Amino acid sequence: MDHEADAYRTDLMTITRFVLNEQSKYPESRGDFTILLSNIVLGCKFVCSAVNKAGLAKLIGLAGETNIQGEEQKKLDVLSNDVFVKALVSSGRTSVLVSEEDEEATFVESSKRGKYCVVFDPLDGSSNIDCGVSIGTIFGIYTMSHNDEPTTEDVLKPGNEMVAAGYCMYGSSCMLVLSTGTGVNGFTLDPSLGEFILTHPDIKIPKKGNIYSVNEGNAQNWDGPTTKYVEKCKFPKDGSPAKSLRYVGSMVADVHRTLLYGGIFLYPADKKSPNGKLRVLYEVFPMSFLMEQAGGQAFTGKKRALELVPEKIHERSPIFLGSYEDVEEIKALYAAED
Ligand code: FDP
Repeated sequence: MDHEADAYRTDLMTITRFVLNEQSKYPESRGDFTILLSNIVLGCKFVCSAVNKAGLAKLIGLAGETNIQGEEQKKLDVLSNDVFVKALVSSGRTSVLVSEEDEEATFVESSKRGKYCVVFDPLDGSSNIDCGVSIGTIFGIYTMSHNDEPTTEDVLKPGNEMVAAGYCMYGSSCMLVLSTGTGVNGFTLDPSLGEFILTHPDIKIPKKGNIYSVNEGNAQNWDGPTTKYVEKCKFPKDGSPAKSLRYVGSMVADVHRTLLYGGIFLYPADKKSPNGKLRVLYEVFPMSFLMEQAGGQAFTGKKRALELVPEKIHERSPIFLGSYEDVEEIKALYAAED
């Protein structure tokens, strides 16, 4: 990279300009997606700013606490959810919203309805909030296929029907990674401009990686294929070097590293959680969509993750995602069990 040239770059590809360029390839497009995305971007900027000052503003801690002015404190994830729901409803481009924070789906009132359905986790990795470790927002977007009253059926669709997916990571820098189905692009927030700038065009995950990422504390409850796979990562018998273990415990951070460096992220089923922990609609699907778009794979232990058909909005699924060849190995171990 030419750092000197970079320091003086004047042709800044903002996320809005990027999406408008994409949109211009479809003459029939009326800009609805651009408007929806700019509301998602607004939510991400708000959460980024709230996360950055959480300690100062006393946003950390439990919802329901009262600050010294006697005002009720909102926990960061509750606050983030409020911001996203309001931004998405007011975009006028959504009909159904499913948030990790809300037990029921939100159906947008008819005067504000639009053609998109958004599934999202406003602040994923909540156990990392209070210690300042990277956390993120994850989202997936479907289109409505009819003009009748919206129902949960409009989002209970396989992940390969999503039209876009992405995440925003609130880490050492704030990065938004997006796919609209034609590859994956990463944008970094320039805090002085308040704009996400294209910094990682056309992200491709390495074909094979040397990192595995899993909560090994659950190992005693894993099934045979997962146990064998992790054993193979640590004690390879084919002369290849052992893989390194990295686990932040924030899906966005662990998936982001996997996307850029290669390797595999696993949240398998175990005896205590036969369906794993991660939620299909707003964790498994968006991340699987991004992985496939970057040339990787995502597998549930039974099938391609994006082919799952969820029956409930908060359904969970085991997930193995990452570099193509690493996921092939775990697929082979599950196939050998059958
Ligand atoms: P968290 O519980 O901190 O909100 O589904 C949420 C999630 O974090 C993911 O972000 C993360 O990958 C996973 O759970 C971590 O789970 P474990 O603590 O069981 O490893």
